[in-house]
Amino acid sequence: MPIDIEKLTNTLLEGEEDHAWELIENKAELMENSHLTFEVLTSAMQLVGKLWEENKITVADEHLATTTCDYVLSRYAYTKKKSKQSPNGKRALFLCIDQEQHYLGLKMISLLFEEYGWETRLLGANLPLEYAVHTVKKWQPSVVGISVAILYHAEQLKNYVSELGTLQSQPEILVGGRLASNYDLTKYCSENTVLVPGLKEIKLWLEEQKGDVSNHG
Ligand code: B12
Repeated sequence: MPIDIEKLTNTLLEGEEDHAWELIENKAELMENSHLTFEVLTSAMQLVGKLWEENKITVADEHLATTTCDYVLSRYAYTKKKSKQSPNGKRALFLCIDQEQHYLGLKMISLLFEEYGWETRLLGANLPLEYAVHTVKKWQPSVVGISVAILYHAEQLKNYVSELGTLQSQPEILVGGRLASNYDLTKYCSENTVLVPGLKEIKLWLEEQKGDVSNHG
């Protein structure tokens, strides 16, 4: 039986961490497939957004749902640690652009990369461009994943993509987040940017990288 999204959403809104976790843990299919787990948690958070729009919940409820969801993600990652693929020697850095607070999706993507054997660094919400540049120069990731959810942040995205694109190490830039799922962000990106609408696409991309021997090392 598929998971009841409404029930899951309620546990997040009530801050019932253990109960929310049990709903996931009791579904073998979810414990075996991270992208399915991330999909159901995404749907639950989208429902939180709908309830907020309809004035049925408060901003405090929304914050509690976020911290509870974050807990479930961390516990999921911890539980699945042993089933990670062996290290592939590649690094990926994840960040949200300046003023962007929506980091849950970014965390999911970072965990997915880890599962595929990547070494990751999750810089989370609201990272000013100068620090993004500094960290990329220092840590030399081959991929930088950027998340953007709010429409008025799109102009900022342009600066991140162009500045990171001039770096000598030439990291591949992946752009995702709610905006990338709902709008065509091509005009804010460069030719080399990969726009990723959602989980299915990033899973496909990760699978493709596994087969691409030229990218190893
Ligand atoms: C929780 C939440 C918050 C939390 C954020 C908590 C956090 N730390 O993440 C808080 C309360 C802080 C918040 C604040 C605000 N929010 Co808010 N928020 C939400 C809500 C309910 C859920 C977001 C979420 O976690 N979704 C689940 C995640 C997993 O989905 P996702 O981000 O899309 O990620 C998926 C993919 O996009 C992809 N992905 C994500 N990142 C990346 C990166 C890469 C590299 C790749 C490959 C893929 C990828 O992976 C995920 C897998 O499914 C949404 C509703 C919604 N429909 O999304 C509103 C929503 C996004 N918020 C909105 C708004 C307006 C705001 C505020 C302006 C509200 C305010 N008045 O204060 C502020 C702005 C804060 C800011 N400056 O960023 C609007 C945006 C509308 C718009 N036109 O842009 C929404 C849509 C609500 C609404 N219905 O109006 N919010």
